[in-house]
Amino acid sequence: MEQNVANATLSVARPQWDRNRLEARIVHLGCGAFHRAHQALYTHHLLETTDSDWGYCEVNLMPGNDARLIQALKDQNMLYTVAERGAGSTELKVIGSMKEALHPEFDGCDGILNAMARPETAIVSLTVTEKGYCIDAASGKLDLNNSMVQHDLANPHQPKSAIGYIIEALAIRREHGLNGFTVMSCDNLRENGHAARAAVLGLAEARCPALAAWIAEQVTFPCTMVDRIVPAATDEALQQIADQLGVYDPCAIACEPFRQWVIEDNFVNGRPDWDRVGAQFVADVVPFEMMKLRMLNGSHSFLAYLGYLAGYETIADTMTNPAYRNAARALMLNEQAPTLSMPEGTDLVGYADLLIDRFTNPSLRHRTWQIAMDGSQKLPQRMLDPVRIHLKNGDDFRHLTLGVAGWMRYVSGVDEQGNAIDIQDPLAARYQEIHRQHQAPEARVRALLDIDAIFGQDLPGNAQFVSAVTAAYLALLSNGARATVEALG
Ligand code: NAI
Ligand code: CS2
Repeated sequence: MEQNVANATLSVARPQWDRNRLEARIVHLGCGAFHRAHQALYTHHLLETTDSDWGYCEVNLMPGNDARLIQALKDQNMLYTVAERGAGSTELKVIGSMKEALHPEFDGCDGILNAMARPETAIVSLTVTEKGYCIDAASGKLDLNNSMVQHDLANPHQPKSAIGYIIEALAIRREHGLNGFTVMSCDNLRENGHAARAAVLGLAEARCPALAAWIAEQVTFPCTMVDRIVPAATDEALQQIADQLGVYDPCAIACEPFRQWVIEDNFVNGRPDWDRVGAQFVADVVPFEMMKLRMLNGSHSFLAYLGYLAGYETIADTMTNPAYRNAARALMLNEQAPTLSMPEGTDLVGYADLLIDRFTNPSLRHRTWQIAMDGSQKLPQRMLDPVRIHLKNGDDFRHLTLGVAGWMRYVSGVDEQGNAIDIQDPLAARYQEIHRQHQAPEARVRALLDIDAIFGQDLPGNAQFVSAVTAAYLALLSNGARATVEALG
């Protein structure tokens, strides 16, 4: 028999509790890097320390590697390894919270819908990336022109999008006289629960208003703030884990030791007591989400675009340059923190210092290129919402301006050495077209600002913003990213 994490001799213990007690009461859509190192790990710790029976049915909807991962989980009895890597040491954990794993390629669309429509399914959670919600990032509304949305409206019983699956599963539950479930987004969207609600109700409304009304009554959409830096697995990272674990685990994932999860306590069908293993249930998550999206993710994107352009491969590499380190901290404290309304006693300086420390962790190797992906989906909540606040208040926001200009320079598709950049973004073709059509830098900036799914209707018409971004873009072209960040002082 082939050796795998389920049957080989390992350097760490497999789960000690009886895994037969697991009930797949949570269907998770998007079994990617993050979910394996975050929600599935919290749930594992709960199983380990209490008599909880909450387990996962994992679902991936995308082809290729995401399908292979589901097959590999099936092959190794749903066990896999998480490597928590600090600056000096690594802790391995074999995670046992998954009960089953499904993919349309192996289980069919119906297999997945059946799992979601089972009476015992109480929660459907999601980490399907920002673009998985098919919403217009600037307005937060469902994008009815999205090709997945159009497919799902034409083929409601054979959906392709995560939102389409949720609606069809809820339609089946309604038909069978069952109740709804909780839809819990764990993606980095502003007010992610409200975004999930807007997407689900938007599509349901377009399909059948009576179903939409039933969903509005039967389903809750708690917001969550989720945090743990989990870079995509590389061959090198998997090999390092194999060397320490004693067997190769294709589903293994490395992450930082830090983790945080703040959840709005709004579940219609019960929930695991994740607060017993470090999560926090609160009445209002939004301030924590905003803090994390602006201070952590905003500075991550800043470092990603300007770091990549300067030739830094990872976030930790950018942090070796004191100018980048200072710029990230100044962005967090001078331009993001003042836009937040936090509960009394929140220590934003301490939070910024912790983030700088986390970004410096040299063993993570989180690629600037990875964070630079999907900028069209990330910029609005990470940088542009705060820009709007500064424009209104008349405050300085030069780091944010440079971050936006850095994104513009990055999506030109050619780096400072003249090499092609592999742009991964749903709007990549549009960027290419803009750069083909417009040679003059000012015209390129203008054309990018005219993408209203990113910048809305207001920002392109704001002369102060347009001239600040144009000046920063020109500085990047003349002096390069490194010198421009160093000149921030
Ligand atoms: P990943 O690339 O490893 O996984 C992405 C998952 O989303 C895969 O399961 C894929 O099948 C699914 N997916 C992608 N596009 C989809 C679509 N259009 N429809 C349905 N499913 C789709 O990425 P990772 O690292 O797991 O991150 C996923 C999301 O989790 C991020 O976009 C972010 O919102 C959130 N997150 C990630 C953190 C990290 O450090 N990796 C930390 C905090 C949140
Ligand atoms: C990153 C995030 O890839 C990105 O865009 O900024 O995934 C970041 O690592 C997490 O949000 C940390 O919790």
